[in-house]
Amino acid sequence: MGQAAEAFVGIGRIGFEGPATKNMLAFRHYDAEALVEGKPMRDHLRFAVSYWHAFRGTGGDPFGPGTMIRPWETDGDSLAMALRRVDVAFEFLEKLGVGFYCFHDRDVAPEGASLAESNRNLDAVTDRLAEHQARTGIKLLWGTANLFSNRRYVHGAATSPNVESFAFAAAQVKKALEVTHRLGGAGYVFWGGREGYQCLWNTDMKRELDHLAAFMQMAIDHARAIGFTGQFYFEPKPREPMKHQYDFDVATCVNFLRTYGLEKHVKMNIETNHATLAGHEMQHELEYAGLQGFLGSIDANTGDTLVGWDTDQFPTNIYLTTQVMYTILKYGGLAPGGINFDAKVRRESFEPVDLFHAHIGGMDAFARGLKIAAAMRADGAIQRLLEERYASWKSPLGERIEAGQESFASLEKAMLAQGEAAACTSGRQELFENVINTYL
Ligand code: XUL
Ligand code: CO
Repeated sequence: MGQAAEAFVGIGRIGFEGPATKNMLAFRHYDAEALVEGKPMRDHLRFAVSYWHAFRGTGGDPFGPGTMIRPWETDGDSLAMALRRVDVAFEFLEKLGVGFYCFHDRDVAPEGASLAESNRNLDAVTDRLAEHQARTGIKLLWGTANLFSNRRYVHGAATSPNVESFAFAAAQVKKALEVTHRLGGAGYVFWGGREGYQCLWNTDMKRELDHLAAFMQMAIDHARAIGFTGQFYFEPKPREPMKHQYDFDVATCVNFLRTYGLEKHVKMNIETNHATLAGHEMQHELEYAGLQGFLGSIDANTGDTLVGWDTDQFPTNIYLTTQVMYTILKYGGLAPGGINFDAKVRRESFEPVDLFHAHIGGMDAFARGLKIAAAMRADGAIQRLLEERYASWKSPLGERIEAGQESFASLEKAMLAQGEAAACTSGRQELFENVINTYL
């Protein structure tokens, strides 16, 4: 691994300078070593950069081609370029000071003319990734396979009506798992890609769901066979590219996993913009996964309230990051998961330095959300208000119901004797919201 030419010229290691700094290439809130609830910020947040957006994103959209200026991109989709790109990626990761990255197999290495050639390309790039990981200590948060771009996956991969699409996808995931394992990846993600449908008339849904479960079981079996003990994740998304995706939201995914007996092996990787597309707030999805024991990892981004698709914008809203970090702290943290910026700079933000502004902003927004959430927890005002709201359940009647000691008959008897239920108290939503604003 020779000394590569610097790609991000004039940009050094991004440091913590505190809220008062005027330097926009510095952190105001993310201080990796600073302790929050007794743990360094770096270990709470476990930030990762998405290889696909940061290093393969072109800025292309349905109305025009890519706009990104990336001076190092001189060699298209060649293997030589893929290898040099790894050097650029690690320069970026090191300068930014993140501990992790995530990739799809086809982000890092070009697809060849045959599966064998694709695997050889991936092996060559994996060697380079491993060298840089060893040199820098930067780790792979999770790996995954791109089972949606190639034409063979036009009808889906694990849920394709074409059995050989399924078989090819299996071979691809086998290899992606082996590469993830080789790189010491902490996890492996299944995102549905084209696993869903456009038209129910031409779709055998039961069969497709059975196939998806069988596919995941084969992945789990192969992981065991090669000694990969990382966490598997299922990433919910309701639509796009398909009209209806089988991994619609957390509740749908949990039900799928339990139906097929996969729940011991797979947790959720929850993405903000996917939650909002499903008609949920991110906090709802996190809460539901947390209470079910499925909170795994998050894909940090945001949508746009005025745009109804997956815009994958960088998160900058402190209210959102506070909600996210409050719920994550409540459920004991994310590790071995982390916060992966599945986010892309806007088509109009085409200079390399914009990659830094985007990630710095996202990291600072999450660091600030973490500090605010920890302050809320230390103070306990929200928790006290919540307990007050449910105080009636601390009565002998409430305790007996929660202990399973009452029945419809016994409750009818009590209410007949009383004639009417005690009056409800105010929900105080505005008070709760005002209290939260006192921390922001
Ligand atoms: C697509 C998406 C994917 C997954 C990984 O919307 O979020 O990038 O995170 O395949
Ligand atoms: Co994602």
